[in-house]
Amino acid sequence: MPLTLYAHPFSSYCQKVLTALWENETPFAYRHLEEPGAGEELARLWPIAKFPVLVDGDRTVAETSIIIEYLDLHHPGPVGFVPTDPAAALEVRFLDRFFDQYVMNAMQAAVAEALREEPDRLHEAKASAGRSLEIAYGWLERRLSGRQWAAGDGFTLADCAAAPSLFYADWVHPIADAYPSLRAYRTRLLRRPSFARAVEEGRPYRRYFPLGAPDRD
Ligand SMILES: N[C@@H](CCC(=O)N[C@@H](CS)C(=O)NCC(=O)O)C(=O)O
Repeated sequence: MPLTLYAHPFSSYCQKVLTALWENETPFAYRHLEEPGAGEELARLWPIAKFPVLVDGDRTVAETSIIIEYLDLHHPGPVGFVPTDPAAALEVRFLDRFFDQYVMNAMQAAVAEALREEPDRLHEAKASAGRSLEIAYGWLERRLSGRQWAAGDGFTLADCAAAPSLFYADWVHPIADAYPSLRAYRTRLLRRPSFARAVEEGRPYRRYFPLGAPDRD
């Protein structure tokens, strides 16, 4: 039975998993969340109703980091997303957590406020996201220096998390010239074919970005 992914092309967490699937050319059926009934199916499968969700036969797999580790275990391809060496795996998992918690979620907090359409709160939310992202960018600049990918030479789970989080975070709070390693890393991610495809497939939905998508990338 093929894998099915419940996803939306403009969603940052969906792009994280799509990048992993396309990286290894893993076959799957795409259940687009704008298709009739898809949202209801998702809520039945996973009452938390956050997306993406992967279905593999009678197994439902949620949470992007777990989905990617699940793919590594049960549907492996040429790219292994978590190294077999435990110490190397720890660095990958740590960076995955860092990108989700301190970049993706900071970016999403400002986006969520923008969707509420309350100008005063939006100003504070953007300022707060900016402060958090500035700290994250500074830390990443030092951590990524000299590395091609987040955890070293190989493309991993951490890069799947980094790609959409840095992509959208830069729209909310641009990565300044003071962070050349981080800016170069974001450019490398945008050139990686698996993530470039995710960006292309999300492009028709840019009008959904409540802070206004910039005319670049
Ligand atoms: N920790 C979750 C986060 C997933 C998430 O927040 N997805 C967003 C879409 S990018 C979502 O479901 N938003 C709708 C909602 O929160 O109700 C994961 O890694 O899968």
